[in-house]
Amino acid sequence: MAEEKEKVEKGLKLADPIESTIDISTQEMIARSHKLGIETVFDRAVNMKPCNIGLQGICCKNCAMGPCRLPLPKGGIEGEDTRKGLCGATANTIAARNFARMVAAGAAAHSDHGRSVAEVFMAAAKKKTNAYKIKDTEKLIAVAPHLNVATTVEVDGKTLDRDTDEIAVEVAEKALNEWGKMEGELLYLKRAPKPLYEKWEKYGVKPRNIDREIVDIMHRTHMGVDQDYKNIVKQCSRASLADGWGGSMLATDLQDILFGTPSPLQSEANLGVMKKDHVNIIVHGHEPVLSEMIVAVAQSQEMIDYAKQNGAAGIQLSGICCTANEVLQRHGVPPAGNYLQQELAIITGACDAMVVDVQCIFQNLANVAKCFHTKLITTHPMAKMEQENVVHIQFDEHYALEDATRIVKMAIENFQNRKADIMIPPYKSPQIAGFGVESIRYHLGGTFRGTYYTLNDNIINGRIRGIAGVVGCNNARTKHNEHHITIIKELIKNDVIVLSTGCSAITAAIHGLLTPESAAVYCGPGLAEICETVGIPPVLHLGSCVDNSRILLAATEVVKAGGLGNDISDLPAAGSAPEWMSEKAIAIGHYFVTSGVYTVFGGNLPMSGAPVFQKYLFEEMEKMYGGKWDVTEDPMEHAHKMIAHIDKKRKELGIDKARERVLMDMADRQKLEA
Ligand code: SF4
Ligand code: MSK
Repeated sequence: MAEEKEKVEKGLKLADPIESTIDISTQEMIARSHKLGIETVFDRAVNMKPCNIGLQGICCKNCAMGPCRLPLPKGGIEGEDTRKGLCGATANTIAARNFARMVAAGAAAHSDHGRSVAEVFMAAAKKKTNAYKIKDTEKLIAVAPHLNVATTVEVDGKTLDRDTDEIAVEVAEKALNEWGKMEGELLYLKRAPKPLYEKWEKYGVKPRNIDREIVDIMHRTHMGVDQDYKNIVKQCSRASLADGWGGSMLATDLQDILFGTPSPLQSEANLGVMKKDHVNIIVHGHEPVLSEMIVAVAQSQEMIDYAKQNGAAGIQLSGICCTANEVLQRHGVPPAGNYLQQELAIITGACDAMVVDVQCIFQNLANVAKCFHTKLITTHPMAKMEQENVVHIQFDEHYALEDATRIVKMAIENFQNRKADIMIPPYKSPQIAGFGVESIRYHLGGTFRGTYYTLNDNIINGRIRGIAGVVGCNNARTKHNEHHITIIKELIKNDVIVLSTGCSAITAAIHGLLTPESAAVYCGPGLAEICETVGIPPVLHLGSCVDNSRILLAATEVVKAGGLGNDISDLPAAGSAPEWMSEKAIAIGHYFVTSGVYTVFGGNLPMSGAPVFQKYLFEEMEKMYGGKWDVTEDPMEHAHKMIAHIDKKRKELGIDKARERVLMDMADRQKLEA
């Protein structure tokens, strides 16, 4: 702690809590961190400015003749763009290669997560582990045909159901094969609307297997390989589709089958979910395989009794980032915060163990944990930390319960070691989370339960103006949570229903937008009416980052239900990542675009230094796939760009008049009421 105090005393600036976040609990915890002399991401963000050349995406360090930097001349480029790296690489090539490497890293992260789940799934299917069992056989049967696995068998001219254990093993084999098969294409591509599949075929971007498309990017962006930005983008499309319609979608499906398909449940969100008199265990990262076991163990009577023997009133489990979303959507475990709150959860002084797996984990957690009694436990062979105070307990699916028990016991035994004052900000919000393709079908099914027709009807008649997918991270370069909330509120005020995942969904929960009651406060009249009638929030929590695949499939269901065109690109829908920071967000953005979605990113996209390449993503891609990229720093403009696109699509579908009539009906009704 003295070390941290010294740093602050050395003249480093401190973040202004009010300027850093719109969330009061975060403001209070930043103030506490200053009082204790502990540096957080908020302070580092005010002390380190981003590199201007990196921001523009035109720094190349792909070989040792560089790094070559190609800043845009002041006043832009007149005439021919003569900027070149030592090898002659143009700004377009450099920016496209940098973009492609982000797609590769993002797709790799999601897809490797999917692979880990598939391996555990295989162990469960073959009954090589006692900890995991196939939980949702209904979903297993639904998914199997998409992997060309038969669910029935012909015996003596009769069609009989196949044994589910047999189906599970074959699903596991077919799924794992998707990462490295030698020929063919990804099997899930055929789940997309036919016109979209045909576009992928026409433009030659159907992924062959998941791993290959990522390796392909790393090869072609090596020094001296692909020097045509359009061809590089083509490979970005292939690799991102291998993520969205491959690795991520398989992760979602296999997790649902293994751990249960989520259905709406009640929970809470924000740092206030931690309890002073309980053992607080926080799970953080992305993969749910271990956290599922931690939930099971922490809820066992044996562990609760053990916690009591150690002086605690019980065990409070909570989460950060997408591991939080995973255990929230299936068990109602509350998120303690989103990405930028991870250090703050430890600074409460009440975190007895933070258990991390992969992705989005600050290395500085170890420095913060050092100031407290918190056990920081890494669990993944791929994600260790160099700091000595970090404990590594490597997770092995064959001994999953034993590993989880060791971790929970360690947290319990650590309860008595608390050394600082505890300060848990007393703020938390109620939320309904855990929607999915299946539950949207049920909840918005109206009179004819179990269909998407009623949702489509309400879009056609204009009560719902359109659908927005608002997803992604927080970013310390943007006021924490502000852009998510400004954009989401503006969308729902304009009758656009929001589907949310990742840290964006946690943010919406923290700010009270995941309750059905919020509809009456924030929504336009059409959306408010729907939410009130069916009892849903105007923002539907669809899970973690890999669960963006649920948004793709929900959009596909809307197309299939009819009346709104033939393809995802025909829908009055748009995508958004207001405060993105992760390479995964770029992979997601690109598979949204390649699936026909107009997608707006907040903050900065590192490509402004290569205007021709940027124009290709922002304008030309739409001619092929119907989706395109966009960026803006202004959250209101961000929301209105999405709404304008939704209105453009309504007009193209000829349903813009319907909405005008609905609004007239409303006004008329109000007049009558007056
Ligand atoms: Fe420079 Fe070309 Fe090497 Fe990149 S690949 S660092 S542009 S010489
Ligand atoms: S956790 S990728 S900060 S959403 Fe999925 Fe949040 Fe972004 Fe990580």
